[in-house]
Amino acid sequence: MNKQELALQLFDLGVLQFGSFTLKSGLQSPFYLDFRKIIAYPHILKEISEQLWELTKSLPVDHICGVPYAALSLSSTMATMHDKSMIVKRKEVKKHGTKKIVEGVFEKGDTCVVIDDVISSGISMIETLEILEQEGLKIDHVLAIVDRQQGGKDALEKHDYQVHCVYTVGEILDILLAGEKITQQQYEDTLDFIHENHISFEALRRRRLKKVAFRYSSIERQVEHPTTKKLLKIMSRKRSNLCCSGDVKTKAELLALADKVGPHICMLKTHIDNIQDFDADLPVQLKALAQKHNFLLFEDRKFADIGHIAMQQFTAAPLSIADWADVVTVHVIAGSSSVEALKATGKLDNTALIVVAEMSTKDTLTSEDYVEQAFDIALRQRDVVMGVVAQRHRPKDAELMLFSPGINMATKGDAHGQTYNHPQKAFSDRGVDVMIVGRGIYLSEDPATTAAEYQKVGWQAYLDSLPSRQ
Ligand code: S5P
Repeated sequence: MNKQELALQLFDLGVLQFGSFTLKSGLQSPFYLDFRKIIAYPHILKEISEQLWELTKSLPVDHICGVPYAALSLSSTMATMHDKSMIVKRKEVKKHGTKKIVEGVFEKGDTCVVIDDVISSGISMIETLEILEQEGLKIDHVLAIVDRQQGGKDALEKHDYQVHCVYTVGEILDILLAGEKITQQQYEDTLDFIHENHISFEALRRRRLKKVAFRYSSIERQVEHPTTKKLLKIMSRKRSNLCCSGDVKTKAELLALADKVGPHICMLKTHIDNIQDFDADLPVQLKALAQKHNFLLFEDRKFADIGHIAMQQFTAAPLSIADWADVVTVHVIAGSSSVEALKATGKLDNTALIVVAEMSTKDTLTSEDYVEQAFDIALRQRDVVMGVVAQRHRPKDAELMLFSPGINMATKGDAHGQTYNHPQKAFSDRGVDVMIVGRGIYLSEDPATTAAEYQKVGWQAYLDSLPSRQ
């Protein structure tokens, strides 16, 4: 079957449709391409896969990857017919088992060609490519059945990908007109639509960022503590959901780390009682760095004693946490009186609390019931509580911020019970607002670059998680 015959058959099967359709971008289109249908027609699936293979076969690639769902059948047909390795980028991250984002067998540095059915704005393709590249795959070529000629190809080429398509919409229209499948009017209307509706990739990204702002402002309307508002502003301005946990041992190490990761984080978390050479100058210097790079100081003291003692621990010298920390954690194992006691110090005007509702360790004792009650205390004390630390989804309707430690892109746990998730999973499955990363950053060879990577992956995962969260 040649390209012309194939296009005519695609029309007859309703894969190419004319009418009025709303696209993912919100645009009203006079035509729609529904390639998900082709799985019902094996001979057509084979024909299209062969056309795509013709574009692929001379490319030096190790793997074929189809973008779910429409292109999965195409990539598997091509891989099977031509004995090629296939990989899949998951649409949703698995909740159990391997928790992988990309399935298949590959090495870092392997080359891959990525296939989608249609290229419109290019945004979903570029986001897929970014994720595959973060997994170590090298991608130079991108394939699609149809280029809608609405800007996606240009956007991809600007990002240095070579784009190969079986058809442009213009070519399809020519074939359908010659085959008397569409009228001259439909032909012209569709061409006009294409020319008038270039989808700007940048504009689409801007629109999605506005959604982020909306999400934050919906929390913001309900928050009472000024530090929460400050954090939300920092996050959207810096496009960072990253809190770096600076669990190092000395003052010099902590200050050096803060200066390196500062541009990429919204919060620096400390365990200040672990700093061997702590002196009163450390908070002063940390504050200066927080101002320089615009992040909050988050002291993870995890008060857990009776209120009377927690009050002393919060205010007592030499650490004087209440005088410099923007945020401090508290367990509610002793009940809501812990929060009330901290409030009674009169020091929570500028310092907000985060309730540790659930721990990330594999044998944590924070049971279902405990977590629920801790969420409840946090909610009731919203005037001073910014949010909760937990490993599960935010409580329904509770506009508390959700902080999640136990995040690492390179490993699944440590030798002492810590368990890790990938940022993508935390954001997409649980609606996390801020991810807390310690060793994943400060033990890396280049903490600044690693923090930048976590920032990028985390923010993208957050953007991706938006539709299901609004
Ligand atoms: O459940 C928890 C709560 C917290 S605050 N699990 C945690 O790991 N944390 C903190 O997050 C912990 O105290 C440490 O400072 C950080 C995780 O560090 P990492 O090196 O394992 O990323």
